[in-house]
Amino acid sequence: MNSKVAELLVAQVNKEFYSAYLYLGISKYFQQNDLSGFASWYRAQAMEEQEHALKFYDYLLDNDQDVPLPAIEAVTAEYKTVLDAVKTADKHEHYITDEINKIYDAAVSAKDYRTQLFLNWFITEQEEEEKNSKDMISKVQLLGDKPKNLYLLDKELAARK
Ligand code: OFO
Repeated sequence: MNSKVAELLVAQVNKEFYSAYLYLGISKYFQQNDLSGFASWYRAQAMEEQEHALKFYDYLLDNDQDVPLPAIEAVTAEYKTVLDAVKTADKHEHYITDEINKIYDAAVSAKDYRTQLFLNWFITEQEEEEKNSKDMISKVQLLGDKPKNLYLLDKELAARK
């Protein structure tokens, strides 16, 4: 595998675990603010991110690449408002999309067709991730942060498996 492509894929393992950590922090914020539906939604998201990290990890190992496992950066669970927390997630998803695109660019430059094929799943996934986080912002903005409205939205979010 081209060394630049491998380096970016290795870095992405850490970024996806960081995503899981970030979402766990958001989940904790909601849990501590009595919004258990929001908390469970973001906790499910944290679990998904770990799966993403492991997809990169397995792909690297399957292609005879080493995967160093450096520290994962600390996250905060301090948010000023519900909107602040959901916007943080949205901003992060756009960052992750950019990072996936950078790996794809490197794979194209290196004529690494296998990695391009592998990344297709993530390109589709990021479209969904951005849509979900945008929808979440819209819902919170539409309903506002009145306790009754947040309670109703919290009940809706609790339904996510
Ligand atoms: Fe792994 O998709 Fe979100 O960050």
